[in-house]
Amino acid sequence: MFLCFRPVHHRITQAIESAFKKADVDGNGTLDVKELMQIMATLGSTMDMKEAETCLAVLDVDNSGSVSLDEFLTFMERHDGNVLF
Ligand SMILES: [Ca+2]
Repeated sequence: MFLCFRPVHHRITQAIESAFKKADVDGNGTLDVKELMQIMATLGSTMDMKEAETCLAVLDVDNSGSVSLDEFLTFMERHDGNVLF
C-alpha cells in the first residue's frame, strides 16, 4: 500500500485542527476510522476503509482505537506531512 500525504507545515496546524474538529462528527475529541477517512479526504488524500484502518493503527499511539488531535498533529509534524504506508 502506498499513500502520500500532501506536504503539511507548522503554519497550517490551525487548518489541521479545524479539519479535525469538522471531521469529529460525534464531537468526542477523537477520530474513529470513518472520521479519519473524512479528515484525510479534507486534507486531499481519499482512502478506502482498509487504508483508513491501517492509517488509524499507525496514528493511534496509545492504542485507544481512535486518534486524538494530539496524536494527529504530532504525527503530521514528525513526518512533515509526508507519509508512506
Ligand atoms: Ca469522534
